[in-house]
Amino acid sequence: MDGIIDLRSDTVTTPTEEMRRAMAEAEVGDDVYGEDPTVNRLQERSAEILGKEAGLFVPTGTMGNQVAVKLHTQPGQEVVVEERGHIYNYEMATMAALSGCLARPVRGERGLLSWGRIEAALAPPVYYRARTGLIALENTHNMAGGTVMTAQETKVITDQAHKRSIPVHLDGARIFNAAVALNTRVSELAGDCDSVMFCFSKGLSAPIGSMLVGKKEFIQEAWRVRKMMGGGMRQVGVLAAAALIALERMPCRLHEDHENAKRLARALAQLPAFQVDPATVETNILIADLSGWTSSQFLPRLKERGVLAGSTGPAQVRFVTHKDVSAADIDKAVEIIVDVCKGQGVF
Ligand code: TLP
Repeated sequence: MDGIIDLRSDTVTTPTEEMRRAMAEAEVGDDVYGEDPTVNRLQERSAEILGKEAGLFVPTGTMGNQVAVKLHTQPGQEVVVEERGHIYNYEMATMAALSGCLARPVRGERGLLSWGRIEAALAPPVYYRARTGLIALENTHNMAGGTVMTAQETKVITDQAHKRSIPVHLDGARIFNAAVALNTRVSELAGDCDSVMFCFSKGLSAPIGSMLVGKKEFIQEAWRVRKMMGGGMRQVGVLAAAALIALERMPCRLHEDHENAKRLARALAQLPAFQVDPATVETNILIADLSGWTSSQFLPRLKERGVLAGSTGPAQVRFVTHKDVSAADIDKAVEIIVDVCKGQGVF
């Protein structure tokens, strides 16, 4: 959309010219037969980069997460998850609907679960309590404001969970943002997690697609569950071709998005209409509390002026930076936000 500064999500990113060319030229085959060479290449390369044995291309992050839940758990078990986690709040109770599991939400500091908090939420070993079938982590944590979890923090959890034979799934939709923020490799952050899902379709800017990685046998089973969920795709190399470029070329520019999110946070922190601490902005997501007005008052006025953001609560908004928003766009958005504040009398 020309002239619009769209800060609703990094999912709105459009494919690069290089992605479009690669899509047009992609070598393809029927992936339900495992015969799409571009998909096979993407899966192998993804597994290699994440430090896992194998990968499975899935249409969405939601499907990747839910295939993992289904495979790790039995009906009647609990999934320990941070209370603002995507897998719990934004995936339509699929863990209940398709896997027969109950979420056991736990509050984490800045969205990050520690072993102490997880342990307190594990079912005690009495026969009438549902067993914990899975621990689900999220890095970066979207609704906690793009916060990052270090490899060491993740390792404490996987070590303790594995001692109790509980698998750990990582929703790493934005794991490349986390790696950039921590100046580490995604394979370090994936650590000993039994499965990891990450997205090509967010900051990495591919038009569609996510990847589930894990052990060979796990991924073999994931093929079946993906098909069961309607995710068996055919000549999908056209999409994998864009995802390959996302994987190889786009992580190195994510730091720009992080700088822009900080730039926005610093500007909003100056305005009485917002409560923002720029020090808490670690990646490309800024969640701001509003003072003296509501998101339903703020967002439509902002939209009228060509700036889009999302609501994450009655007095809370989310701004997400990405490839299609420049530093100059951020400055322009700030000017517009200041104007909107003045118009509303909250400046
Ligand atoms: N996140 C979207 C919305 O659904 C909220 C966004 O705009 O941020 N895990 C995480 C951490 C996510 O942020 C998302 C999407 C998903 C999974 C699901 O990915 P898709 O949309 O591909 O199913």
